[in-house]
Amino acid sequence: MNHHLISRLAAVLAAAGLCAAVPASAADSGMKLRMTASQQYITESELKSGDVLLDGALHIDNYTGFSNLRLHLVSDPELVIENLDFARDASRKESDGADKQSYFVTHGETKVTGLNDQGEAVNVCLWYGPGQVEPAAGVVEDPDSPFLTYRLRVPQGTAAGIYTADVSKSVKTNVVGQLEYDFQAYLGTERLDIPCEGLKVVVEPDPVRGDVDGNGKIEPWDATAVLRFCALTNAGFDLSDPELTEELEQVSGTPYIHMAMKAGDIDLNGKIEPSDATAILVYANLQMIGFDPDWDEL
Ligand SMILES: [Ca+2]
Ligand SMILES: [Ca+2]
Repeated sequence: MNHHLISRLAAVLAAAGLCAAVPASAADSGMKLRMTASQQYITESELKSGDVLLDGALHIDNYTGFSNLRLHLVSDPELVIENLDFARDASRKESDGADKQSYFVTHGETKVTGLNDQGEAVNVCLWYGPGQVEPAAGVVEDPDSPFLTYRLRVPQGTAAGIYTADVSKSVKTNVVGQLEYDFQAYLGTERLDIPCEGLKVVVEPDPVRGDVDGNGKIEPWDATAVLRFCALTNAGFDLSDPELTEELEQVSGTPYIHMAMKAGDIDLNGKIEPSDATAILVYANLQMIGFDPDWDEL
């Protein structure tokens, strides 16, 4: 997030009475691996009729060189990683006729293993740079291409929740007492510790009108959350901007930010406005004094 956006955001949140610190953007200049999915939020109701399939990719940011890499993708059991492969360019061919790997100009031995001999998902990638005797560092052909691609399957019926996938950094001791690293990267003989950013897929519950934070109760706090959304909108922020995710989680009091915004739109006009907050306050107050209010009659 850029600094201008951060300072504007800090001012708006402070004015809205939300004094949580806005994190400064980390000035990451080093090489990093980053997993992405074509969508981060899906709804529980989308999963009622079938599995949801997302396109995934592993990117290398700020590549500074490695000559070999071994990695292992892992996920919570609710997410299934399938079809692991190198990102490929169908317009160019390897010497064996396969579509060419698109990130590096060339390479030595490479292999991806999606399933093991028993048909279990392992999702391991081995990559060696070019060279006859010692692998040399890979040279980038297409910096905009991911390094690996995969598909993420979210099975039908998966409950609301936050599910993660990541590059494993596990270390195990094998039967002869040696350490085995899930992640290994080298530049020549130098061992590299490359940071890896996993991904999260959020399965959101269906919204309940007026219950913005999804705690099962309609309370004045839910109206406050609506007013905070309004403050951001009035200041010119686009609530669908993924850069605002953390702030929207704080504003709404839930990681299910799209559910929160739908629950806060009381008159169902597609907008979150102060009148929606007023309706929630009236509803909460009527409930408090023993009435059973009806949203459509407020
Ligand atoms: Ca609530
Ligand atoms: Ca509305």
